[in-house]
Amino acid sequence: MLKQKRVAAIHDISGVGKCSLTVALPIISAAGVECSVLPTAVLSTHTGGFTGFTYRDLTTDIAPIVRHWKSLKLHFDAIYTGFLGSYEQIDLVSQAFDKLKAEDTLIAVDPVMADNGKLYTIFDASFPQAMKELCGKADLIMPNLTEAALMLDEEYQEGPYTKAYIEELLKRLAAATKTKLIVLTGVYFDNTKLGAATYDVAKNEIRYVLGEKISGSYHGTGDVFGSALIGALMNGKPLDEAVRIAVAFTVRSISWTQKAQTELRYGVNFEANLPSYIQDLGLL
Ligand code: PXL
Repeated sequence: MLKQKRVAAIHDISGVGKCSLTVALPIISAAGVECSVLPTAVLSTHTGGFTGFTYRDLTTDIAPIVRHWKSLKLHFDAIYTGFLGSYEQIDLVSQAFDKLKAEDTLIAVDPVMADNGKLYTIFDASFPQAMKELCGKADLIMPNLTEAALMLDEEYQEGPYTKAYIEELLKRLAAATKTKLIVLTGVYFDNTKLGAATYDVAKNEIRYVLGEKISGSYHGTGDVFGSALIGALMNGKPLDEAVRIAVAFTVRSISWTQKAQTELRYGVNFEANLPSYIQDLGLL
């Protein structure tokens, strides 16, 4: 009997507007992987596109949860973090990595904080530098182009991009964070295709995985992509293939949602596409 993999997902839980833990838990579970959750905050909705949302901060629970998990001697095959609401949370999560990681634990950080050239309004201008520090502790980071530029303290460039720009950006990011693997999202060279660039620093290998480019910025797609990527990596898929599976799943989910004409802020119908994701993982 194969031992089941276990991932610790450290994100907020936003009740409505699919993102963070309401996305990570179902997708990672569908990949056959146990998803242990450490909720950093409970919100009524996410913060992008809604007003009047509630926000129950759980910062003071983080260290006790980590301590309890440590006392159980749990083994985590990956620790996957996304949206973190404050400098203090970044610091606590950084300590959680030290306490919970084993030699073979994949530390994956999605520096969720910005999109479309703009830092989310709840963060101040120094926040990207703190996220960059956290990325420095990761084996794998998955920023979008806005987050990459902010962490490098560079002006955000609008697409379409050139390969030269993307490759230089990846190299600057690798030098700044010392991360081994970078998956840069939101990469496009023309208006028909969009996807991710992967940079395996040790192999000095940059690859592109592009899918259909669908107009509209659907909320939570970064988390859908990141969760699907973690699920695929935990199933032993090499980085390129894992990114291909995650891009395909995200594009299918966006496409269904667009056909249903759902508002962008409610997130995408990834649920309908879980069977094909499981199939792509070779589990069906
Ligand atoms: O999907 C990113 C995300 C996660 N969690 C919260 C957010 C956002 C993006 O706005 O507000 C609470």
